[in-house]
Amino acid sequence: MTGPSDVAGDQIRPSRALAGAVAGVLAAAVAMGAAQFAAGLGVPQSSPVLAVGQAAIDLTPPQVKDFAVSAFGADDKTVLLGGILVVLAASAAVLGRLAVRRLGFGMWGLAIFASIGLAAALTRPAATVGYVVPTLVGSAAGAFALTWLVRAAARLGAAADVLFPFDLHPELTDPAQPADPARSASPAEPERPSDPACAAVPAVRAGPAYSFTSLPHPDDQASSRWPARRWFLISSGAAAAVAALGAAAGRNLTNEHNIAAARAAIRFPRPAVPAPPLPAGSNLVVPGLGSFITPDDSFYRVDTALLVPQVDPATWRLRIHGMVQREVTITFTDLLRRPLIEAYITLTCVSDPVGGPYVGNAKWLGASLAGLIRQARPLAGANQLLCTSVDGFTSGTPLAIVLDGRDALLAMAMNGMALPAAHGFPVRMVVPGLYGYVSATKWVTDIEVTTFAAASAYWPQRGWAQRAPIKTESRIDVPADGASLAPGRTPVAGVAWAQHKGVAAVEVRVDGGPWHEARLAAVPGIDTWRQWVWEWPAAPGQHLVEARAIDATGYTQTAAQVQPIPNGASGYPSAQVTVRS
Ligand SMILES: Nc1nc2c(c(=O)[nH]1)N[C@H]1C(S)=C(S)[C@@H](COP(=O)(O)O)O[C@H]1N2
Ligand SMILES: [Mo]
Repeated sequence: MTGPSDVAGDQIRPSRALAGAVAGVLAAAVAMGAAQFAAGLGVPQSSPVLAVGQAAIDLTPPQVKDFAVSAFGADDKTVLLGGILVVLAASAAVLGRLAVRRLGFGMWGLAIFASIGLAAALTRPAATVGYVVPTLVGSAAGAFALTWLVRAAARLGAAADVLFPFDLHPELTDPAQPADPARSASPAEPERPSDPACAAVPAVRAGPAYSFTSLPHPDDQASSRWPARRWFLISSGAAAAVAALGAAAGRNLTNEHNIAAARAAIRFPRPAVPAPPLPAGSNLVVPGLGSFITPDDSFYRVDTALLVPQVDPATWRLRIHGMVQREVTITFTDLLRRPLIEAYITLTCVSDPVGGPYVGNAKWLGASLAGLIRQARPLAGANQLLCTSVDGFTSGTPLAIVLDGRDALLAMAMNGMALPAAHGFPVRMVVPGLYGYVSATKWVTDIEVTTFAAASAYWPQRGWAQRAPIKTESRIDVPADGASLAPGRTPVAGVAWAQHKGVAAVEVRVDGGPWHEARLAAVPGIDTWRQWVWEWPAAPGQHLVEARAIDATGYTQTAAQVQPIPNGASGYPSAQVTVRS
C-alpha cells in the first residue's frame, strides 16, 4: 500500500475532488427527489425540506426583526426555501468530496441531515409516525446514489482516461506530472493506486476493474466495460434524472391533494343577512388609488405555512371545547346550513408598517361565530378563544369582542367565491376591528374557550401583544413617495381605516403646514377602509405630503411613530415628492 510519504502530500486530484462534489450534490438531489415523491404519495407536509423550513419559521426568534416585520409574507418563504437548498447543496458538495476518500464520511453526513429532517418532521403539529417515511425513503435512495456515484468518481482517480471535462486545473492532472505516476502507466497495465487519496481507503486493489471500497461491488461488471469518465457521466446523468423525476412526480401527487375541484363545486345559499349594496361613489376615480374591493389575487397573504394546507371540506370539522357547558363539533355542510352573513370587512396585519401593503378589503360570507360559541355555552370567567388551524397556527381572540354583536364570521367565501386555498379554504375566521394574528385564523379546525392567563397564541408567544385592536390609520397611494410631478392641481389620495369605529375624516398637510380636509368616498359600513382624496395646488419644489385619519369616536391618528411589534405601527403616512417648475 502507499507509504507515509504519499500521505504527506495529501491532496485529492482536482478532477476527482470535483467529481466527488458532484456526486455529493447529486446524491442529495436523489435523496430529496425520493423524499418529495414519498411525501407526495402520503402527506405533503411530511417532506423533510418543508418540515425543516417550517421548523425554521416556528423557531425564528422574534428579535429577527426583518423576518418578523412581514410576518412571513410570500417572499420570505421563497428566500427561506432557497436558503435551505443552498446550504444543503454546499454541505452535500463537501460531503461528496470527503466521501471519495472514505464513503463512511458521506454516510455520516447523510445520517446527520436525515436526523435533522426526522426531528423537524416529527415535531410538526399534525405529525404522525408516518411523517418519518419520506425522510427514510430519501435517505435510503441518497445512500444508494452516494455509494454508486462515489465509486464511479473514485475510478476517475486511477483510470488512465481521466480528462474530466470540467477539470479546473488540467495542469495538475497532466500525465507528465511526476506526482502522478499512475497516470503515465499504460491503460492495459494494472495500476498501482498511488494516488494519496486512496491512502485513506483500506483494501484498494489494483486492476482495470478498479474497486474503491472493500464492499462487494455489483457494478464492477457493468462499469468496467466503460471508460471511467464516461461511466461517471452516465451515472451522474442517471442520478440527475432520478432526482428530477422524483421531484416532479412528488409535485404532481401533491397537486392531486389539491382542493380546486371541491372548491369549485360549493354552492352557497342566499345569505340570511346580505351585505348592503355598495353605495355609488365608494370608488373614487383617481389613477393609482387602491380599489375599494381588493381583488383576491392582489389581496395580501400572511401566514406561517410553507405549503398552503389543502383541506377537504368533506372531512373538515370544527370543534369548540374547553370552558364550555357542552362541546360542539360542526361539519362544513352543517355550517353552510346556518343563517349566513355577508359583510364588507377590511383585514389588516399587525406587521403592516405605516404606508405598507398588508391590508385588504373583501366581501366575506360566513356563519356567525358568536352564534356557534353561544351554542357551546361558555363558562363564566372565560375570556379568550384559542383558535387553531389545521397546520397548528393559533390565534387568541377576546371572547367579549366576538360576542358584542359585530360581524365576527366563520367565513367560507371571499368576494363571491369559496375562499382561495391561500386565504383559508374551507373556513377561516374574520373579526372586524382586530389584527389578523389575533382573529383571522385560516383553515381553522379547533376553538378552545379559555382565558388569556391560561394560554398564549402563536405570535403572543413570540413577543407580540395578546390583545391587538386595529389602530386608526391612513395610507397615501398617490402621489407615490419619490414621485416627480408637474405643477398645478394634483390629487393626493389614499385609504384610511378604523374598523368597527368608522372613518369620520381624513386630513392632509404639506411641509408641516395647516391640515386640509380630504373628500371621503362612500362606504357600506364602519368595518371597511375608506378612500379619500384632496386636490393639492402643487407649487414647484421639494415637498413632504402627510395624512392622518380621524375616526368616528373622535380619535385622531397619532403622529407617534412606532414599529409594528408588539401591537401595530403608528405614525403619519408620508410621501416626499418633487414638483417640477
Ligand atoms: N392558519 C393561519 N392563519 C392565519 C395566519 C397564519 O399564519 N396561519 N396568519 C394570520 C395573520 S398574521 C394575518 S394578518 C391574516 C392574513 O390573512 P390573509 O393571508 O388571508 O390576508 O391571517 C391570519 N391567519
Ligand atoms: Mo398578521
